[in-house]
Amino acid sequence: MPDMMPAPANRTFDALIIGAGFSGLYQLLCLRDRLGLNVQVLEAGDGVGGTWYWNRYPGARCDSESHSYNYTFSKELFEEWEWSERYPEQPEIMRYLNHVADRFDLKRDIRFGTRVVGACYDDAAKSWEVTTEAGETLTAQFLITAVGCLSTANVPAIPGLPDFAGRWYHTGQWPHDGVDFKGKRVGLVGTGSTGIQATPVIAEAAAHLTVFQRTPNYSVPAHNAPLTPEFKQWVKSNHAKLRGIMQGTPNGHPFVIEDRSVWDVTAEQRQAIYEAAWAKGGLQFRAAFRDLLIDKEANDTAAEFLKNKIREIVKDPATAELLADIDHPYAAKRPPIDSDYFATFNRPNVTLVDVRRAPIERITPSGIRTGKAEYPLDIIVFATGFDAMTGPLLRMNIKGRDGRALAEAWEAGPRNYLGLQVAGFPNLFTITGPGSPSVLCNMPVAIEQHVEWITDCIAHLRAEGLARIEPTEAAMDDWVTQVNDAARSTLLPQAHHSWYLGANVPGKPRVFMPYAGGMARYRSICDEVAATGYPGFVRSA
Ligand code: NA7
Repeated sequence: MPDMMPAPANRTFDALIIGAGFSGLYQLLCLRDRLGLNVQVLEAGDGVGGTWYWNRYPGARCDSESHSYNYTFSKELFEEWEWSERYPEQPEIMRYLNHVADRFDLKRDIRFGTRVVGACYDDAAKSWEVTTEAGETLTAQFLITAVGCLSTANVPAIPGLPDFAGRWYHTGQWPHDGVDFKGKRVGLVGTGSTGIQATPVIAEAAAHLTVFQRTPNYSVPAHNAPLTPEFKQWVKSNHAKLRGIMQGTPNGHPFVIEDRSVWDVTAEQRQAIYEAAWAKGGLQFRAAFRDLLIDKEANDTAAEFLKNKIREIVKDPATAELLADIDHPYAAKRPPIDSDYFATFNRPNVTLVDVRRAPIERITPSGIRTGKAEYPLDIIVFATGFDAMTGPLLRMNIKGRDGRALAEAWEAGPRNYLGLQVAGFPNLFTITGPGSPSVLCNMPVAIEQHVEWITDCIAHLRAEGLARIEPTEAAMDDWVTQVNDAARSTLLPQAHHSWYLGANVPGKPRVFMPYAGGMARYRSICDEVAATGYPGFVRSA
């Protein structure tokens, strides 16, 4: 009977957004509430949160300071939310994003549990056809990816993993009900930001923890602590000031990089400056001098200071040397911050294993075998990172005009204009895509800029009666050159094993992916493009 049939679900939208993390939520708000578009968000998880929905590993916490790890577009939202600690822990970030989603009534336009497995541009219809894992097809004029940069887990293809008799987990796909380490022999592979956060927490809970280290890493203490009522009040009273600082600095954080060179001060003064920066803790350490990321010898002074700290903290000299045997400039890889990471190696139940000199050969039913020994384990934790930046986009099987796959267009590495759009893929926008500052910036700052630029662009098209926008090949070529030049003017490409370069994923093209010219400069380039009639883009009716 017709009146008993469910109403047909709407399948045609002005815009589809993929992902309900920081980016997707704000993009939905902008397109729906500011432009009045008919929008739907497709989200694979069963809740909002994006990266933070999946990364529930022990110790998961943001390295950006909490008062900067939020949206700033709404003064009211900014003032009403209170973070509890200097760095927000994963559950608190989830509470924040749920608060935002509820406050702006966003969830009614999000389809949870909906994974996108294909997106194809229909040139005749001038629309995107998006396919979900359940086999549903949805169409929209605009397709916006809000899939994050670190959402495709990289589980290394180590032989024997399927035969492991214990349990194994990747930190980026952590079980929602947690993992019980009590009485277990745990192996942790990976010493990036994640492994460095998880190590002390797992060591507390497990019978024994073996950390398998391939590339030693610097780390600066986070000095996490509860926020005082005075600080919370100061934050609330300084929305405009903080927003101004974050939008004006190269990396989107709420601190300013000191305008002094390492060589402007004496060795004693430098030591005192590094000591003060160490005592303050966090990512601010990088801001002690303006030339740490552009002058290798300047960087060496910070590197030596940090290596000496490791030697001071870690009591066993051989373990200290293994941890301090770092082969890249400080902060050329993403610099971790920690809570007692190095001190954890003084615990009797923690062992460090060097898998650079004696690599992991195989996972056996009972543990991990390296070139030197076998380590019996009950649980293996892979803190082995992500197929970063391009991975989340390429796995969605996006096809542009004439069925050309994004994977083919990016075979030799990502090519786009402003990190936002790709020629041959009209009306596809990639929030914090490769070629934009993204991971080199405090993410909410990068996200707000991208979302607002995309919103203005779509508003402009509609005001002008235009239906389509895509960049020219020439504009992409020029932008790729600018991205490469920006990277080359820093020490960042010198960390040859960094995920910024795609080096952590076998077979991935080695291309420096994020734009290293700084967020403030990037913002002014994007603003200029919009203000001067979108040069480098083709707009059509
Ligand atoms: P990262 O920074 O990519 O770190 C992954 C770690 O895992 C790193 O130490 C890798 O060593 C190690 N790794 C990867 N594969 C292997 C194999 N096969 N064997 C041994 N060790 C391996 O990921 P994170 O999750 O820590 O951090 C990602 C970002 O999240 C972080 O930068 C912040 O922005 C937030 P390698 O260095 O490749 O030798």
